[in-house]
Amino acid sequence: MSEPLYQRILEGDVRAAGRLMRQVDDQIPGARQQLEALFEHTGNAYIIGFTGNPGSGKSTLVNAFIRECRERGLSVGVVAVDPTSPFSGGAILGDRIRMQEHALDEGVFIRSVATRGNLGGVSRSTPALVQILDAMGFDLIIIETVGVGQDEVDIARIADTNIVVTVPGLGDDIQATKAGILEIADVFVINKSDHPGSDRLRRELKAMLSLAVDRSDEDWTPPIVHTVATDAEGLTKLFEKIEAHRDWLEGAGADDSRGARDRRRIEHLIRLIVSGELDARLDAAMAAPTWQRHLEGLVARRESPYEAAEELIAAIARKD
Ligand SMILES: Nc1nc2c(ncn2[C@@H]2O[C@H](COP(=O)(O)OP(=O)(O)OP(=O)(O)O)[C@@H](O)[C@H]2O)c(=O)[nH]1
Ligand SMILES: [Mg+2]
Repeated sequence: MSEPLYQRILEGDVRAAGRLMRQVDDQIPGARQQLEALFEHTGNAYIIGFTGNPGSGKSTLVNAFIRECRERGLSVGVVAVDPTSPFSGGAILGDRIRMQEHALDEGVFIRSVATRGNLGGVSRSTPALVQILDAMGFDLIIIETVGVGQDEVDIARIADTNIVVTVPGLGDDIQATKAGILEIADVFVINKSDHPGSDRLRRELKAMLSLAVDRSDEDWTPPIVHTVATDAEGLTKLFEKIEAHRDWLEGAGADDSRGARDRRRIEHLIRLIVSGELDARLDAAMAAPTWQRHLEGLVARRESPYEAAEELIAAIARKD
């Protein structure tokens, strides 16, 4: 018998980590025990989310940010979520290219996941991937994701510090006004600040932040950082703002402390596990012959949908 995967992962075997990550992606049942065994070794990494529109420069920025972290002696694990079309696969290749300068660095581990058009699936597997990186002992874990509705909110539940990446020149339809983004941003980045309009975007973001009426003096006010990711400009400033936010979280009151974020993260994880399990059981229950007979009765309007639903719920609870 060879050593179990989790053991090898704890010993720093990156190939074992890659294998477990693939098992998670493919939803191999055995992955669960491995994750379970890793759980007690998690909770140490600091988690940073980079969210922003497609093409805003997130991967380029993350690449430059990794360099900044490495210079400070910090190890970094990355989960890059790419809403790739099922036909291209291009974004993953793009990430590899943009971050490949770190390919031989032991202190860096980059994992790209394609969403195959299914963002829900990714928000489901991302916590597990983060857990693996956390157990591997990385100081920082970065999650790169395109902000698409519910997904960005889900990712925000995982990260300690959320960076929202904006770019100038998108006109009045300012990205940050998208629902939810204001609430999740701990730091705003105006990337591509070499393009015209970055000062204007800064003013717009500031104006928006000042409109948040329920913000009190003790609350964290998201700073705005200008970057040019392609020239690694603004990265030191960005690092310092993240550090400042981390310090604030560590000293902050009950609702926003790092401990509170960890509790939220775990709660979210449990929610995902439960809803995933329930979905699977519901699928199984609806594929069963008994349910198919019910369906006939429902189609003929002889049965009540609510009673049928109750019966399904009972079947799911029995796990049959
Ligand atoms: N001029 C300029 N171009 C940039 C800057 N940052 C990134 N880019 C370019 O913008 C393009 C998109 O960069 P990516 O890093 O792939 O952007 P992304 O947000 O990761 O894109 P997706 O993952 O596809 O959503 C690339 O051609 C980069 O070279 C910048 O600060 N200034
Ligand atoms: Mg990218």
